[in-house]
Amino acid sequence: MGRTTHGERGRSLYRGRVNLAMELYDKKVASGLGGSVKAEGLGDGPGRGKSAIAKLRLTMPPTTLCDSAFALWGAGWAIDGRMPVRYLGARADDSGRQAGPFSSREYWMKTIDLRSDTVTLPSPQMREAIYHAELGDDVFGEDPTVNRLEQMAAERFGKEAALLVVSGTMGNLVSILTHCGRGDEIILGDLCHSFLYEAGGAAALGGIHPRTVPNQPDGTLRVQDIEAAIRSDNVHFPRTRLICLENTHNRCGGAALTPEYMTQVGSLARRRGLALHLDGARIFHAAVALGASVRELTRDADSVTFCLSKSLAAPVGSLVCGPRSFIAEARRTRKVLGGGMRQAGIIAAAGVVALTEMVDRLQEDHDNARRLAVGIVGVDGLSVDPARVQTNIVYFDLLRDKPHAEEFARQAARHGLKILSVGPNRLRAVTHYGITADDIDQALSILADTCQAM
Ligand code: TLP
Repeated sequence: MGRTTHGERGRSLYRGRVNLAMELYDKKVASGLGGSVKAEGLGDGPGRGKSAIAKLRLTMPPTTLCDSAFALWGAGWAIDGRMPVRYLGARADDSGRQAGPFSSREYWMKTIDLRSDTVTLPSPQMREAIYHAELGDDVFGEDPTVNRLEQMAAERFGKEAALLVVSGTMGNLVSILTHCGRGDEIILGDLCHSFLYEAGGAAALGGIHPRTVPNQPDGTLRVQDIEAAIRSDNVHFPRTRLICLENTHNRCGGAALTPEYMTQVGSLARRRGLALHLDGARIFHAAVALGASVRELTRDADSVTFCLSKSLAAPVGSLVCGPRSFIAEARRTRKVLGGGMRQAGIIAAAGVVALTEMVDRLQEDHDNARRLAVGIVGVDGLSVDPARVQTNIVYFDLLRDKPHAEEFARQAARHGLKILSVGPNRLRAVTHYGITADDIDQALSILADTCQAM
């Protein structure tokens, strides 16, 4: 019997009552320990399409649970999420007949991972596409799958050309290094990803000077702030070359910047002879939230990076889109950074599936994020503003005097929910492919229990 990974749920062939005797036995054990057992019926099992499991959940006061941990373990129980769970299973042989129970060690444990939408695993269609990908040497421009993906991306974004890079970080860096020379200055938000989380790459590798202006809570930079930060021609000053925006804005709660705002900043950039780069790691989320096309959202940007590996669920890859001459130069910059890849069609194949099949499902992630935020409002000890949740990112706060977020995240993880601590009392949860409304409900009850326990 093989082990399974998340997202690889097999279809059960065997549908029937499993191990009634064992279930009754477990009920007896539980009541002997002062608790009760609820059977949750059959679910998909870990046996690659040939198995079924019944799930028993045990409810007991936490103290009793702790005292009874050994007894439970001895009786074959495991902890799934926050609940003691015992999976009673049956394997089916090829004819679908029951072939015997699972051993008690073959249980399947699910952790709800909301740390980021980067944790998604590729869809079955992606794995299939990777397997069948036509390949060539992309540094010679001969990988047909990469060429196809780059062409698709350029068309979708209404730009002349596109370039596949390994990550969003590399996409932003390649773009900034291609727009700017040493000693040039870029204007960017003080909460943007390129400034906070890209290891100062533009400064470290390109000698490029960052000039931050305050990000507003809606992810924008005030146009007058940008204008005031543009340098005049003076021998003392660095030369302003580039304005960078981010859509959706990660640290501003996944806020979506509108096409109208993009046009305002684009006009300013053109008027002052500057370029505009957009970090559109989650641009498709913005498009879905606003009911706009990615073309509309990026037409004012000279270059845009977007990621295949966030909620679009591809395992690796981002694209930079822009004018043909810019992308030709960006290709050279990518090579300088060691980012020229050979049979990169392996990556691009999943990217093609991401673009064709994964965009339309993003509304589900937004709905789940909203469900989470609305649920958090009802959790004692937590605070959130659901009105600020426009896409798939939820920031919320612990109502504590002393810093607690790291410990809270640790405790929640022990109960089966992974979230990120991003400040003394601030946490982040991100919804994505593979997370269901039921998972959100389970996450909410783990959050409530963790609050109560701390
Ligand atoms: N963001 C990651 C972490 O680095 C914080 C996350 O979990 O959200 N731009 C934006 C707006 C991003 O959020 C990220 C990733 C990137 C760029 C970088 O993408 P990668 O991780 O592919 O280099």
